[in-house]
Amino acid sequence: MRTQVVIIGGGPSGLLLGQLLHTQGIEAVVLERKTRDYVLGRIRAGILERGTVSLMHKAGVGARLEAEGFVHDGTILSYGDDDFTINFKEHTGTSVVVYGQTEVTRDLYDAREAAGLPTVFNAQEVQIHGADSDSAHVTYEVDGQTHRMDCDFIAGCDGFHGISRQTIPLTVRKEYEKVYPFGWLGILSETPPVNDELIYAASERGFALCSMRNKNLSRYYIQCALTDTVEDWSDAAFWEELKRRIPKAHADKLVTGPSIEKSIAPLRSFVTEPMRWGRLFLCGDAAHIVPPTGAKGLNTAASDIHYLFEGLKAHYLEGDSAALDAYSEKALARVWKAERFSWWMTSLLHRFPDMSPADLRLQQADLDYLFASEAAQTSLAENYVGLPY
Ligand code: RFL
Ligand code: PHB
Repeated sequence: MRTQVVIIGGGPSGLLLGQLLHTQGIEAVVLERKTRDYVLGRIRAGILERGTVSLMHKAGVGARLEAEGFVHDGTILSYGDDDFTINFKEHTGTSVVVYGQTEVTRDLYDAREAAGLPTVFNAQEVQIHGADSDSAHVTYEVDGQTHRMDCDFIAGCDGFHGISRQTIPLTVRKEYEKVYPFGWLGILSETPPVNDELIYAASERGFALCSMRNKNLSRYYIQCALTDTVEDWSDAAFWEELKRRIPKAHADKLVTGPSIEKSIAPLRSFVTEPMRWGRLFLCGDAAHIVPPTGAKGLNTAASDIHYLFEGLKAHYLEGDSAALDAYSEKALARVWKAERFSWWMTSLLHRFPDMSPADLRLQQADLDYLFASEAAQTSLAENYVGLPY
């Protein structure tokens, strides 16, 4: 079999690329290791930058997002009982949209199926061959049978644990990594959100985040030790700890209930360079990971897809490969800025186990500066709503 672009991974990156290519009549096949339900069951990001929203519209899947997403013009940052609103709209003229990754993925799968576009689920043993040659192809197994797909290009959208990045030889690939000494314990509960806007809470007991999916679905996180397991945290213990980390005025209003999902995510900053090797292009988590504090994971995946889509479009429709050749450089320039912002937000709001009294004072001064300076708030706001593509 032959197609123009093989997309490895049917997460948000791969699906968004597939849909955008379809609008231009460019053929693509998505190879996904798991089932559709498994992919849709993963609770992850919740905040979409304006650019991500625009891409969803461009891909023809913006209708439900427009109707059901919640536009947020700002966010609250707190320290102990003090809280402060950063107004995105006032500082940047734009906002973000609260719409879960699960919904993004569902809309993309629905559109893909409605258009009859090919997706291979349960694709095992996916391997990339000849990415640095003119005979690129991908092999994979379904039900024990090996298949081969020849193609012009391969989009490696298979997440952090995928095979695409590993295909690039170590002589070419350079990886940058920073692992943080804590994780985030997250729960989803069918309770009304404690506040209309998100609350990013720093406290002496560690970080907490109050987020949401809709009017009766809340997403909360607390910083936890890397050695903690989900079993260590009963729902009651989680709520108790959350209340101690957010301002009292909010804690008093918090509606608690049973968790319907509970998981722990370690925090890391990771970038691989380059993001292109021959006919293989890495996108999203396959190429980079950010700590979730700045809500940038899904949004950097989307900006990669923007650059790759524009490159493929110019190549196929105009015979011009300049944008494709610039992919790695352009994507990385934006990725590193999102890495910087996520690292800074993480450093600003978390308790690190080895913090000295001087570190604590510096962190406090960073927060005081932010709360007092319009310039600092504008800087946070412009990064949070998303830097231009
Ligand atoms: P994904 O979503 O990981 O999708 C990759 C897809 O590729 C498939 N796959 C393969 N398919 C074929 N062959 C193989 N060998 C394959 N290996 C893997 C996988 O099954 C999967 O379907 O990457 P993508 O599309 O680049 O999307 C990126 C986003 O998912 C990611 O950036 C965010 O979800 C990151 N992230 C969060 N971001 C936020 O902004 N806010 C959050 O709260 C947040 N929470 C999270 C997260 C990521 C997590 N991970 C990766 C463990 C919580 C977790 C737990
Ligand atoms: C979420 O709603 O899951 C969420 C929101 C903001 C973040 C991280 C996660 O920074």
